[in-house]
Amino acid sequence: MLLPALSGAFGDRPDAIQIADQTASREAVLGAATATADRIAGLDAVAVWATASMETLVGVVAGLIAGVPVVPVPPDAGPAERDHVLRDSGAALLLVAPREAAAPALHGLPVPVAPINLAARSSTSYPEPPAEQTALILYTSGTTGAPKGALIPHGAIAADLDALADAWAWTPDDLLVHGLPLFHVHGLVLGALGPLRLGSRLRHTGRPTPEAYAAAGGTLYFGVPTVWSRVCAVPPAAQALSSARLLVSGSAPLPVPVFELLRELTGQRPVERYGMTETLITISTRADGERRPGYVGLPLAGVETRLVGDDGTAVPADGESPGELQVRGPVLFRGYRNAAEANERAFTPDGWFRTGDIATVGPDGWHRIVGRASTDLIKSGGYRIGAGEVENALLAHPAVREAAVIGAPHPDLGQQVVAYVVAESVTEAQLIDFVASRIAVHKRPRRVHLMERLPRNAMGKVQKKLLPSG
Ligand code: MLC
Ligand code: AMP
Repeated sequence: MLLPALSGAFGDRPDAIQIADQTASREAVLGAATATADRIAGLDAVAVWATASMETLVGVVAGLIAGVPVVPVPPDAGPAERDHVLRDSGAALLLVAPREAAAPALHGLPVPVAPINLAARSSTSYPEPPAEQTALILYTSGTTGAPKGALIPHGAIAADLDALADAWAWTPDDLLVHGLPLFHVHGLVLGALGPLRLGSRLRHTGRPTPEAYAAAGGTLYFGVPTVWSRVCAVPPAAQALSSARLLVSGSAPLPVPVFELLRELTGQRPVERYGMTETLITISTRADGERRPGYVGLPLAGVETRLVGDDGTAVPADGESPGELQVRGPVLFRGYRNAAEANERAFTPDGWFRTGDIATVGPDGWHRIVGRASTDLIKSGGYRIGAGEVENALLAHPAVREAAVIGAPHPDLGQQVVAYVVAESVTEAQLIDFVASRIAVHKRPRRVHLMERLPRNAMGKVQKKLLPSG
């Protein structure tokens, strides 16, 4: 069973699940989700408008119960990205919270909208979907083109959460606190399905603010590095986390100074873990082990890793030689939807997934992520953003003739999206708003430089290294 906590395996309480200002028992979540499952059973896929709400959790669980693949749609996605996700996924219906149903963002959709009723109850009994069946279709950016739908099977979610329970000693006694978006692996798979599999309570803070984290009184906290950096900027909030059992960082590299500040302010060395949409979490430091700043630790139980050089040969585990990190194990996705070529490239002939991340591994097996093979995948605030996707959004503006996008180092976001544009009669602010209104708001450039021309090589390809920094 994927979510045994919902069936009472770890007891229940009226406030077992809190999301923003909504509270529910596990039994209530199960009853409402089963009633929703009754409405969607048999569909090819169901989309969920993934706001930080109890309805999102109920919609996702409904799909898992009914064996219908769930497509979380980022609620800040503009029409271009939203329509792509809805069409490409084959979703037959979009589930939304009733208070969202009339929102302008939901007008003119390619699929019908259905409100989720939290008060509905059903006790229909559904067979457990097979482990290899797709549970989630998570849309994620590549270096070029529109986001691709990663097919995440039921079995991968179960295997990953169990391995994390082992690594982090995550038990029903925990109160998990975070405020991460419910449409990516971090906030959704770990942060929402985790408590329903492992039996801990959940307090989702709506937004991941330092003050909300401090007030929540949790034992286990999740955050992306930007969140931890912001927590450290409010020392009383950080100090309030001293009594927590475990602070976990992931989705982007945790800067060593933030690790050190967290340690000073909370007395805790954070656990850092590494993962991807396509692989879920694969490497982590442990609750019962050492935690070294700058290192993501050891492969989780059941996960194998290897480093491969540019020439395809094995890179030695000497702690210094960098190679592409490849992973294998029961936590992997089944491929991208509608993307035969991308699937071909994603896996080696012997079945290892190419992460595109560059790592070193020490003789002690400790992994360190040192960079990415492609500079066209940007991580900003923990969000993965493809440079090509933002360039295409800019090029859709009638005034834009050429566009190049990079991720520039940024103290708060890790990287920030910066665009270089050749355009007439348009301002920086107009272009930022244009991108924010087409694709997800969090993918908008934070800065746009208007240029007379872009630096290109003899082949006409933009030389991103020659763009002025910042
Ligand atoms: C700003 N806003 C605009 C706008 N500019 N809206 C329209 N047009 C514009 N031009 C609005 C936004 O909609 C938002 O509104 C508000 O301003 C602030 O937005 P922001 O500036 O983008 O927020 P920011 O402070 O940068 O957010 C930081 C953050 C966020 C850390 C909270 O980046 C975040 O939640 N990151 C988590 C990403 C994550 O979970 N990644 C996991 C991927 S899985 P409003 O209404 O929203 O306030 C993965 C695998 C693994 O990586 O290993 O885990
Ligand atoms: P996403 O598809 O949003 O799941 O992003 C996955 C990417 O996030 C990985 O390929 C890494 O580049 C990055 N990432 C996740 N966790 C870490 C970490 N702890 N350290 C460095 N990079 C990370």
